[in-house]
Amino acid sequence: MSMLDELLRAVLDLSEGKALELTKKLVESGEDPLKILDCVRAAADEIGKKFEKGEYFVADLVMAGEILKGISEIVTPKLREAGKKRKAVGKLLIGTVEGDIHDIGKNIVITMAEASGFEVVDLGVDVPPEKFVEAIKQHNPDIVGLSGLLTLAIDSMKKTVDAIKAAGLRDKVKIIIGGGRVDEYVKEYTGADAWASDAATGIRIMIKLMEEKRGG
Ligand code: B12
Repeated sequence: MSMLDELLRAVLDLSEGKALELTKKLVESGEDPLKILDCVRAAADEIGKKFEKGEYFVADLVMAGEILKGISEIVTPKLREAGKKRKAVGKLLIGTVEGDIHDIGKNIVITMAEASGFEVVDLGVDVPPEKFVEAIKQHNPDIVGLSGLLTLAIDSMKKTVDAIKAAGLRDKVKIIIGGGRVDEYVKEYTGADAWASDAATGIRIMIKLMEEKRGG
C-alpha cells in the first residue's frame, strides 16, 4: 500500500494522529502537495457517502473536519512554495455563502490564489449577500469567489449575485462559484461567470478571467 493510500485509510478510520503523521512524512519525502490534497478530497467524498448512508454521524463529520483541517495546515506552506511567486495578478474577494460554514476547501483556494500572486480578502463563512456587497464597495476586487458545499448554498449564491447586481456592481467584478455542488447548470442559475469544483482549476480560470478583464 502506498503512503497516499495509507493516508486515505487513516482519514477514513478517523485516526487523527496517524493521518497527520503520514501527511508530515509525505511532505518531508517531497510528495506533490496537490496529490496530497487530491487524497484529502477523495477521503472527504468517502466520508460524505458514509454519512449519507447513516454509517457515520455528525460527530464523525466534525472529527473528519478536524483531520482534514490539520492535513491542509501541514500542506499549506508547501503549496505556497510550489506556487510560482509573481507580482499580484489581481484582487480576489472570497467567502462561504450564507447558511454554509464549510471552509476547508475555501482556505485551500485562498492559499493557492495567494501563491499565484492574487491579493486575497477573506470574508469567512456564513457570509450574507449584503456583506459581500459592502466588501466589494470597500475593497474593489477584480474577482468575487463564492464557496459553498451544501445544496442550500446554491440559492445563497444566487441571492448574492442578485444583490451584487441590484447594487449596480455586477459589471465591476467577475464572479466564480466553487465547492461540491456546482456545475455549468448552477453557474447559469446563479448568474456567475465561472465555476470550478477544485482549487487548481479555479485558479487557472481566475487567471484567465483577469486576462479577459484586462483585455475588455
Ligand atoms: C468536513 C465536513 C464538515 C465539517 C466542516 C468543517 C469545516 N471547517 O469546513 C462540519 C462537521 C462542520 C460539517 C457540517 C455539516 N455538514 Co458537512 N461535510 C464535510 C465533508 C466530509 C468534507 C468537506 C471538506 O472539507 N472537503 C475537503 C475540501 C478540500 O474539499 P472541498 O470543500 O470540496 O473544496 C475544494 C473544492 O470544492 C474547491 N472549492 C471550494 N470552495 C471554492 C470556492 C471557489 C471560488 C473555487 C473556485 C473553488 C472552491 O476547491 C477546494 C480544493 O480543491 C463533506 C463531504 C464532501 N464530499 O465534501 C460533508 C458535507 C459537505 N456536509 C454535509 C452536511 C449535510 C453537513 C451538515 C448539514 C451536517 C449536520 N446535520 O449538521 C452540517 C452543515 C453545517 C453548515 N451550516 O454548513 C453534506 C452536504 C449535503 C448537501 N447536499 O447539502 C456533505 C456533502 C456530506 C454528505 N455527503 O452528506 N461538515
